Amino acid sequence: MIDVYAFATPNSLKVPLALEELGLDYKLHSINIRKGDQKTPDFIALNPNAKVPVLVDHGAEGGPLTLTESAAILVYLAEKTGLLLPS
Ligand SMILES: N[C@@H](CCC(=O)N[C@@H](CS)C(=O)NCC(=O)O)C(=O)O
Repeated sequence: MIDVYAFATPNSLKVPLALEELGLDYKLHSINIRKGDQKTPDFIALNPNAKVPVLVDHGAEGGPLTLTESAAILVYLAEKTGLLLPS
């Protein structure tokens, strides 16, 4: 299972858009950055940089993997599936 922590921002939306395009199951968690959800201890434990998006892949090789930075997440998903990027 993949968890995505995001808000209605362009950087956030890239991640569920890619997941939909790739046909991967995921659970979306709303982090309301206007209300400061990104500064809660639970979220800081996921991303000390206090920014969305964050992706946690519980089925990654070697155990759960937490990723931040939308571009890094997109490359990870492309490499995981072998889709969207040339080999
Ligand atoms: N380079 C990062 C930028 C992440 C970023 O700036 N996220 C913003 C929303 S688009 C955020 O979480 N802002 C909350 C804050 O700075 O407190 C990426 O592409 O993921």
